[in-house]
Amino acid sequence: MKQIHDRRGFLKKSALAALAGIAGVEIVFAGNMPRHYTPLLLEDPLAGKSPEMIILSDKPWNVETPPHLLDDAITPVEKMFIRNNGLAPEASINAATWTLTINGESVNKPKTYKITDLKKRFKTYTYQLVLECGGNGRSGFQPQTSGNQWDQGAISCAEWTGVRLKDILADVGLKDDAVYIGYYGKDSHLSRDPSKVAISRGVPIKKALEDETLVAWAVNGKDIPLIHGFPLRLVIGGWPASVSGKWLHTLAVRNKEHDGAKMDGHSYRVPVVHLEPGEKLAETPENFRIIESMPVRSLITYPKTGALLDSGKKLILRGHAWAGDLEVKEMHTSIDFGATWQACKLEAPKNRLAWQHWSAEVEFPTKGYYEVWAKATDSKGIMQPMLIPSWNPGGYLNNACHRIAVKVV
Ligand SMILES: Nc1nc2c(c(=O)[nH]1)N[C@H]1C(S)=C(S)[C@@H](COP(=O)(O)O)O[C@H]1N2
Ligand SMILES: [Mo]
Repeated sequence: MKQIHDRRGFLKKSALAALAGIAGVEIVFAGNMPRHYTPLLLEDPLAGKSPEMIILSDKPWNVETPPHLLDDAITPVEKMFIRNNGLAPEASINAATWTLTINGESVNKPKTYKITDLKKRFKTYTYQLVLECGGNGRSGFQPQTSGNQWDQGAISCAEWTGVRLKDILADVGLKDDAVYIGYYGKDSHLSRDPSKVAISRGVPIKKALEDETLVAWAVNGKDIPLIHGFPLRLVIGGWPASVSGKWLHTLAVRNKEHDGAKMDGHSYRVPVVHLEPGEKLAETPENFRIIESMPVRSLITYPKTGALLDSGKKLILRGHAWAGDLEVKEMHTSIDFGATWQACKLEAPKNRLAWQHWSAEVEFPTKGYYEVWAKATDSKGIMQPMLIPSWNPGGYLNNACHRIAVKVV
């Protein structure tokens, strides 16, 4: 909030107007508010979250989930990571008057729907979908890149309910030249400058028209919590979660690659050539490609790293694995630093683009310190790397094997 206060800590006039918008009405004595004071009305985004969540930053809110908290088959809301690029719309949102407008060069005529219209006019679907931040695992890269230093927990797989985007787009009517979609959400830029957009991303029309691409109003059977996009969000599984726009009010159907905020530079892009760690590359569209399907990855969600095991007992291991648009074909664990690998039991996903549960029982030869490494293989035979993959300036796509420490005593 620093930039909206003057040197004595009082709110600047321009910021006052923005804050008034947030509360829905004018904050009468806003000028008296102490520096960094947050009005009570502004909802606490951590309310209802597990106390074990790890806060990376609070302006904007970026909160990750430690792997052992992700043990549930379906991620409960209190264990869903939070990734905001700007400031959530903190005002009391009225879902009854919320609208979604579909516009852009490639619609025949823009059309606006209320949430009740969406519910009435289109069939409702529920899918369990992996939302993983493109920067999940970023803290593993050396040299450190800019961006949130996520460990392994910028991932969730909850059940989302809404209507298929393809049904809405069919109702609107698209022109033949439609190639991309771009979302717009009601959050504000960190500067609170209303002319700036925090993030506005999208996907090629082919991904937008998949059955599992939802415009959702519920998660795990309840309203979406404010911090996760209430009352309406786009949910697109398997791709960087940055394409799943929260607080969705407008969706543009574009006749070119969407050019919204964070579609350019190295945002959610990786270099097309190999870079040495720390090496610079001009941020031109030719040098960087947009991240699409996320790479294969897995987590050990039970036990927690540091587990103690009585000698002679078998260790039960559990976790999940996922592979972007693909399925996970095999899952293996190793207790000898990758020298040998044992196959795990691997379940089918609940639906396309959901994660898959795996489990294993392992025996340890003697007392002592061990590490359990877990490695998933996708349906094309591509495995997770054991070491950190190619360094890139945005610190994206580190899908190196998850490992936990176990002491047999
Ligand atoms: N409007 C809007 N949508 C957004 C974002 C945002 O900042 N604003 N962050 C994106 C990013 S980068 C991620 S990883 C996911 C995080 O979703 P979650 O906070 O519900 O876990 O939301 C995406 N959708
Ligand atoms: Mo993200």
